[in-house]
Amino acid sequence: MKWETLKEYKEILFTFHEGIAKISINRPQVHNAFTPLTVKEMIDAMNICRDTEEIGVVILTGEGGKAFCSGGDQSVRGHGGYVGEDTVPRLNVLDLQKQIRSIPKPVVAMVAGWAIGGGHVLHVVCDLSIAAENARFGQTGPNVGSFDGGFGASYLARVVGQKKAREIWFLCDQYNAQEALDMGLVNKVVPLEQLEETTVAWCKKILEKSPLALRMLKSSFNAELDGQAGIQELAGNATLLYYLSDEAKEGKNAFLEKRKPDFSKFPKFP
Ligand code: 1HA
Repeated sequence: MKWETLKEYKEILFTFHEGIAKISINRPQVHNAFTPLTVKEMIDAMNICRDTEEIGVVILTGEGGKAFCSGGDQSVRGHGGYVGEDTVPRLNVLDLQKQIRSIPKPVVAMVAGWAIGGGHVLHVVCDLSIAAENARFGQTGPNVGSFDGGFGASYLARVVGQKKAREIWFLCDQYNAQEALDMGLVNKVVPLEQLEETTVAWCKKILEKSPLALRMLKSSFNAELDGQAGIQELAGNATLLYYLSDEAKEGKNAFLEKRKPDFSKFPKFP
């Protein structure tokens, strides 16, 4: 597969192939643990994915075949967060999680090797997860002095159920790909050498579908769980659709033409 570089970064790779963008953490020496800079770069790439019309689906992954992501880089964990060059302690992965959920395009986690800690939460918040047979999943927070009580707990519980989610966090065990499939944590398991071609095949299938229908569905799934923020997303899409209508355009045109709007010609559906 030929991936074309979209933008150069220090800690991630950002590439494109036939409607699919791939954001890949490029720190295999630490199992793709993230620093504030890694996350900042992922947020920037994700913004580009949102704004670029040619991109219909986003793949999130890690380089090297041994890890998707091992969570926050513990060597830069400081007093109150993870510390980058600007010396400010940050938990900016929480912003990235929200962005993965709110980008109006499907995001697919392509997981080889470790998806652990904050790295596990990243795959959990993706719309779909495809795992290689060597994938290993788990949370480590209570072992290393951390926890993610946001999507990492509540959304995980929606995905695998309350009992299983509590087991995952309270015991900090690691689960293989088949166990993850059995508990509904991933959508499919394939041999490592077929991981990318399978993920791309799923993405291509998605790309054949109506982008507006996918957008509405994603925000509908979110709305049920995300409270007012979820309703805002779904309602924003309703506004987008309304703006496309002649009825809404009549309101804007009347204002600009300094006349009374005439909405009488528009149907009042039962
Ligand atoms: O919980 C949060 C947050 C919650 C709320 C808000 C924001 C949050 C942000 C982040 C997080 C977290 O991510 S907390 C959880 C952090 N991650 C972990 O606790 C996982 C740490 N890693 C491991 O447990 C293991 O490395 C492993 C089970 C994934 C793999 O074990 P393995 O195969 O034995 O490899 P290992 O030798 O441990 O790792 C290879 C190299 O990668 C080691 O470096 P080396 O000795 O070769 O110099 C290892 O230190 C490094 N490494 C792995 N994971 C991390 C790491 N270095 C820094 N940070 C890591 N997370």
